[in-house]
Amino acid sequence: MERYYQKEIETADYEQILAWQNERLVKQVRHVWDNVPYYRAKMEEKGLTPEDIRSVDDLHKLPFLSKDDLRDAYPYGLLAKPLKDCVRIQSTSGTTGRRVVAFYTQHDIDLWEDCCARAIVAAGGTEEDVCHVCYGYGLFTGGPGLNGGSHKVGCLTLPMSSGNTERQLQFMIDLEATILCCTPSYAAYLAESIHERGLRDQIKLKAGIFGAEAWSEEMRRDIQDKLGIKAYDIYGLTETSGPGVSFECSEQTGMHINEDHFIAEIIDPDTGEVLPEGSKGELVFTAITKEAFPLLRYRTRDICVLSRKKCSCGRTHIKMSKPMGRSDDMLIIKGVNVFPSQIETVLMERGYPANYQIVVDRINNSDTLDVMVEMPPESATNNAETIAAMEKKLVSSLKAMLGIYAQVHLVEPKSITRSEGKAVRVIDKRKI
Ligand code: DLL
Repeated sequence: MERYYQKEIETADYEQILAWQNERLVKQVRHVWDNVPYYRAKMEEKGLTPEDIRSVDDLHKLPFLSKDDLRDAYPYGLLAKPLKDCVRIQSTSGTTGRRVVAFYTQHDIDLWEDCCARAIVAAGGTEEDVCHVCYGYGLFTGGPGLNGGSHKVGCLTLPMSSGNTERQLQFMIDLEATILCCTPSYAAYLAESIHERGLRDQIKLKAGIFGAEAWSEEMRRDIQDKLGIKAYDIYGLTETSGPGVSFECSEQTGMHINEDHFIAEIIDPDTGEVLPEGSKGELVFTAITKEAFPLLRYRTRDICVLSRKKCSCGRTHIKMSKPMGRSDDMLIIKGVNVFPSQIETVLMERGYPANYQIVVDRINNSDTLDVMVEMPPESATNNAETIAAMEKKLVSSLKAMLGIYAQVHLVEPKSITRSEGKAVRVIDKRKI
């Protein structure tokens, strides 16, 4: 029998969902107008006052908010509560300007953890379970979000964070973990390590909750087969609290968006026009219950499709497909958000020319990042040892900037093909 964390909410009929959304949207617009001068100015620019927004039908009138707004308003410009009422920040990796810093009141954290708890229960979690969380803890939202959700469900929570595979496997076996939460690539890596060490019989996992990056149905099958589990997708972004904006149920055909907290729209990324249900376009969220950082019509840049088709799990909230790509140039490598401009900044700062190429691949279910960069002409005659030392320096600068390892290849001057049009800076070979 299907179990829910908050049954009445998760299975509410559409009229009820709409009633919540209408009421909360009106309240949220008023809250933002009263407390966020930045947003008020944006509304005024469009000739809007809170009275113009009476229901979800009026949502389209509101201006969009984008990552650029977050940059302009960094760090406190979008804050809607006094700092004394905020208890936490979470953040993405990245340089200033690209980095997102989100604020939470205790109430925000509570609702966020409810969303994650819904995802855990949808994956079969109960208080009998041992939930092994190896998303990163710290500024990244993955660890704290699933950790909080796991507490709410009453699971025994293993706050493992990422890395140290031997220790992960030891705890997984000794404490008989039943639910695994991590990025799909790390799940695939753990599955492979378990397979190689012949530990499959000692693993008690039954479910996995994997997200933060794109993963294919093939990858799902592979992880499910290797670990003998059911693998569930989970989606979210730092701007909207973190994981748990949407999550998969037993049907595994898309993720239910927690519509009592988020209103979802699909827009044409070029024109901003709102598209009808079933169209492919950019996902836009309005957070209607967040107090400290309540973004209205936030452009996620994720491309997907929404569907309100009846779901066999009994949940009524609208479903989104797996994200099919992005409408900007952000790459997600090993779950970390990477902008090509960050790599370019490092190269320029270190005196390299702007002739480089970034190659991303997925080998044995793990993302790889290679950066080919032309040597400055004066270095072309350097011996192999000096070149290796130069590469090593670049690797550590890139690691400091991106937070992940990039293999650097210094190549001969003028050896990277010049383009006649736009330079092809990024080659993404992953088939997702
Ligand atoms: O990745 C939050 C998260 C943590 C989600 C743990 C799920 C699990 P950010 O680092 O801000 O937040 O990255 C957000 O990651 O706009 C998507 O492009 C991508 N993304 C997140 N979940 C999925 C997913 C976290 N299930 C960005 N499938 C988003 C594909 C995903 N892409």
